[in-house]
Amino acid sequence: MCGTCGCGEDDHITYTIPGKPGHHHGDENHHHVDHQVHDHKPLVSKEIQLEIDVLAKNNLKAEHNRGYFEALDILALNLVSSPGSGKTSLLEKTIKEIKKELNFYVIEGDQQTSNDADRIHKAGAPVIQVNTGNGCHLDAEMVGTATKQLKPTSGSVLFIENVGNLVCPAMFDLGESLRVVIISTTEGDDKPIKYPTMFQTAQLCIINKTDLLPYVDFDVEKAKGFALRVNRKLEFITVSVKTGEGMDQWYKWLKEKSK
Ligand SMILES: Nc1nc2c(ncn2[C@@H]2O[C@H](COP(=O)(O)OP(=O)(O)O)[C@@H](O)[C@H]2O)c(=O)[nH]1
Ligand SMILES: [Mg+2]
Repeated sequence: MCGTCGCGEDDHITYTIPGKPGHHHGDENHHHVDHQVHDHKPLVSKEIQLEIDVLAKNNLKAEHNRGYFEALDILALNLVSSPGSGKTSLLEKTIKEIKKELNFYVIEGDQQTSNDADRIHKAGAPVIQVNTGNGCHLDAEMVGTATKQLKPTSGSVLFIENVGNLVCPAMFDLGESLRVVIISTTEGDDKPIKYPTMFQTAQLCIINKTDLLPYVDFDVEKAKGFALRVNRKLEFITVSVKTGEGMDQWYKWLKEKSK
């Protein structure tokens, strides 16, 4: 267990670059959490201490990543959402449509498979897949290791597609420049108040799958209202990756942020 969200320890993290033979195992990068607490504090107190330790260690590494990104003028975007909201589809389309204007690199996070990295590779951007095993989020150490292998160039945009989960990724700073939360119209418009931390810690909220609005009970204005209740500074872009509606606004945002 990672001690913070109860997900699996990082014994089985792998790093895969599509198109390159062999896997890169992250064994040397294992961060080990000492579960043997030898004092006699009550269990709750031990759990809180472990959580503080894990997050403090992560924050330190996140600052290290942030310094690296800033030094190279890299716009690092942490994309968070529940599984299936359309993160990879958004990235595929973005890469295909504006890769001549911006230099994209992608870190893909999933528990298993390199499916998403294969999709991004086909779309035409350098990509590395991080498989987290039982882990339900990326952490700063994984992003640091993946970045070293990916070697994004100065002035580029680094997309970090986090593991699909609206809870745990919110707690882990990856050293990103900005956090983008994606919600799709099939998920229900009350998600921002059910999972507030994710919306509190993001700067941009993309509402995807607007093409499905006629068929689902999702009120865009209601969803925005709920999100603004937890984060009054949150920006919104509504898109349909499928039809391309709203994508220009996303591209405009990307270009502005990467100036
Ligand atoms: N109708 C519709 N489906 C979409 C849209 N964007 C993505 N999808 C579909 O949603 C599913 C999950 O997309 P994916 O990009 O893998 O989501 P991820 O898990 O967040 O990376 C796929 O079947 C996509 O084709 C959209 O704008 N409209
Ligand atoms: Mg994906």
